[in-house]
Amino acid sequence: MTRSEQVFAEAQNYIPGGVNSPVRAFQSVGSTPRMIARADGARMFDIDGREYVDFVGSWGPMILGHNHPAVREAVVKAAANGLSFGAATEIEVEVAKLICSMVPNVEMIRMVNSGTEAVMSAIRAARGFTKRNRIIKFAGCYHGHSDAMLVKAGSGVMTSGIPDSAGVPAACAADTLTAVYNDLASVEELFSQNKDEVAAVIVEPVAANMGVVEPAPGFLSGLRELCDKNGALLIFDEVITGFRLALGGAQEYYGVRADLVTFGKIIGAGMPVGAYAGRRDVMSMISPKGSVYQAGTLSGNPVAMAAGLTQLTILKETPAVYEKVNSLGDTFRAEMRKMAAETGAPVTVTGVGSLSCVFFTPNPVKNYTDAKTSDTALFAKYFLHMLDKGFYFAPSQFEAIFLSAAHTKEDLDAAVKTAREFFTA
Ligand code: KE4
Repeated sequence: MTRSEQVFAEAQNYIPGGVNSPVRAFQSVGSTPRMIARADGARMFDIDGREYVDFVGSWGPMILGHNHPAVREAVVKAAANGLSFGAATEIEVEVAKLICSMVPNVEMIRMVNSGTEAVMSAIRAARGFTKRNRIIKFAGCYHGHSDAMLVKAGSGVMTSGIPDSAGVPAACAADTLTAVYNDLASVEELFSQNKDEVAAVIVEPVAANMGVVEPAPGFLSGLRELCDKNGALLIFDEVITGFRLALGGAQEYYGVRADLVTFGKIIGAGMPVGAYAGRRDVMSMISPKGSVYQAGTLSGNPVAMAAGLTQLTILKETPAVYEKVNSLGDTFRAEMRKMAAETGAPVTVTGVGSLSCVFFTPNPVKNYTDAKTSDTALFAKYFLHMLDKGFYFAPSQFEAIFLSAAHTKEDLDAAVKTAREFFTA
């Protein structure tokens, strides 16, 4: 037994499923997690001394690579002043000003501690501002684990959502409606069935939780038009795309304005940080200024703010990071598509910028129904082959491949070569 296996076996006694977040358990790939000891640049090292090229990057925060020296030094320096005060600090204002200067249409921002909290709060703000209750989301998009987001589409005629998790009351799900990603007609239908009741549409501008599915041309701008026509707010959930697709995230990359934007991951550089942000008139609804309550003991934590401020400042001052990570993404997708064409591998490679996905289906993937045609058993075999050869991808077909400024062309070539070995074995 490896040490990872021993520790994971013990973990089962104390932590549900042995992990503090389900995807880490490696259940969908039929294996057990490698316990990670440390990470540096594009590399992670497990407690058995195994080295991996990391293509997860903690699910998005590590756009500069793990353990960036400037980020680490900022955290150590801030920690020396104390870990948390529960009081207003100057650095929170610096981070807020910086993000408002970097992201289009963001006039005000509130820090929270996770992407889930950011989305939950943005939805409450949208409901408070519009005085409407219903929310439209998309099948296959993930927005954290708040009750209103753990919802799936009701049966055909029913438009109300039904719980997608035990413990979510039907009443909490009823106001969440589910549309089809890249299908504006499905959104239009929900708006017409719920006239003047929809507070907001929430969307991952690039879907990255069903694998990676790009918005079809006109999809995001179509959502903007439908929201304007129906008096609803448009919420871009940029927990993954924010500060990754471009400095200004998907709003900049696609040129579509959102009313509210949620952030996580990159803005904390790996520390627990989330945020929701957007129009001043909407954000002014938030307590203590307005009537929408939202709070958090560790929101704007000074050590986490030091990490985020450092990483975001580096990104703002070195736009070459985006040229690098987006070009690495283009190269990875081109090389994997070439390998698939030459080997007949039954895969479809998708992605945009530094986000990619290898779907184990030969068919195009435009939405969640398409994504679910993937052969997850074959994916699991591929995943374990890559892992055993030292390449750490997300342990699920329905996740993303995250590249960073620390990855090299040689890393990508080695990964594609190893993938080729799998498909020609
Ligand atoms: P957190 O609460 O996990 O910080 O963020 C929730 C969230 C919200 N919105 C989007 C678009 C997200 O991708 C996420 C979280 N992403 C997953 C990765 N697919 C986090 C990994 C995990 O659950 O352990």
